[in-house]
Amino acid sequence: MRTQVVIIGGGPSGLLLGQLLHRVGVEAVVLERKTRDYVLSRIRAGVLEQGMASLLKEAGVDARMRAEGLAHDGTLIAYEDAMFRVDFAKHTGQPVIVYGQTEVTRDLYDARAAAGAQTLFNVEDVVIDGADTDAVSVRFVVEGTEHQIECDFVAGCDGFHGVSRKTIPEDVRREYEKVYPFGWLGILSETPPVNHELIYANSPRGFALCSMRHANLSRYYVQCSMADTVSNWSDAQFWTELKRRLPAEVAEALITGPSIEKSIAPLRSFVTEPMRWGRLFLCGDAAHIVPPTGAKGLNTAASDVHYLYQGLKAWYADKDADGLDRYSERALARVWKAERFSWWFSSLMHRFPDQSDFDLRMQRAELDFLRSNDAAQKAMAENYVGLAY
Ligand code: RFL
Ligand code: PHB
Repeated sequence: MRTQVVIIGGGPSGLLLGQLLHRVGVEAVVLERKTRDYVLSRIRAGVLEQGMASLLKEAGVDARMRAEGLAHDGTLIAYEDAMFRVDFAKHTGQPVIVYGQTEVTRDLYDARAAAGAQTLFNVEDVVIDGADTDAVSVRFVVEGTEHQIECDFVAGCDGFHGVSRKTIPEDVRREYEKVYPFGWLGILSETPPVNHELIYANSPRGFALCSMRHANLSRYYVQCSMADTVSNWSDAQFWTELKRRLPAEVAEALITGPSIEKSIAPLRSFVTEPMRWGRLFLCGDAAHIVPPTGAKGLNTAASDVHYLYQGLKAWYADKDADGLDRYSERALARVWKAERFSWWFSSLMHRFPDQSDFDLRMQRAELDFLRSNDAAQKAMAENYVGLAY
């Protein structure tokens, strides 16, 4: 079998790239390790930058996002029982859009099915052969049978635990990593959000976040120990802990209910360089991870997709290789800025086990500065709504 582009991974990066390529007549096969239902059961990102919204439009999959997504013109930051707002509209003229990754992924799967594009599920033992040659192919097993697809290019969109990154030889690859000494315990509940905008809270008991998916679906997180397990946290314990970390007026307004999903996510900053090796291109979580504070993971995956799509489009239209040759450099320039913002916002908002009294005063001084300084708020707003591609 032969195709133009093999996309490894049917998460948001792989599906978005596939849909954009389909619109310009480039054929791609998506290989996904899990089932569609499994991918759609993962509750992850909730906040989309304008750049990502524009890409969804370009891919022709923005109708439901436009109808159901919530435009947010600012966000709230709470500390020491006080709260202030960073106004995105005033500082950047742009909102972010609250629309779940699950819904983005569902829209992309529906569009892929409607286009008759090929997606293979339950794919195991993926091996990329000859990525540094002109004869690249991908081998894999489905239900015990081995298959091989020859192609022009491979897009490694297979997330942090995928095979694509590890295909790049160790003497070519450089990895940069910071693991944070805590996780986020998140719950989804069919309750109205406590506030119409997100609240990021720094409290002596640790970080908390109030987010949402729509008018009757809330997403809340509390910083937890990575030694914790979901079974250690009853719903009642979660709500009690969340309330303790929020300003009193917010805690009083919080409507609680049974959780419909509960999970613990680790926090990590990670970048691999380069993002291209021969005919293999890494996209999204396969190449980099950010801690979720600041909502940059999915959005940074989308900016990679933008650069790779532009490169592939120019190559197939005019045999112009410049976009592909500069893919890694262009993608990484933006990735490192998103890494910096996510690291900064995570450092500002969490309690760290080894924090000294001095460190705590630095955190408070920085929060005081952010609260009172317009330039600091503008810098935050520009990063939060997303830097230009
Ligand atoms: P994904 O979503 O991990 O998809 C990769 C896909 O590849 C498949 N796969 C393979 N397929 C074939 N063969 C193999 N060998 C394979 N190995 C893996 C996997 O099954 C999967 O389907 O990566 P992608 O597409 O790059 O997308 C990245 C985003 O999922 C991620 O960055 C965000 O979810 C991060 N994130 C957030 N990002 C935001 O922009 N805004 C947010 O508000 C936000 N909140 C979050 C988040 C991530 C979280 N967790 C759980 C890590 C909140 C949380 C709690
Ligand atoms: C979410 O709604 O899941 C969410 C929102 C903002 C973040 C992280 C996660 O920074």
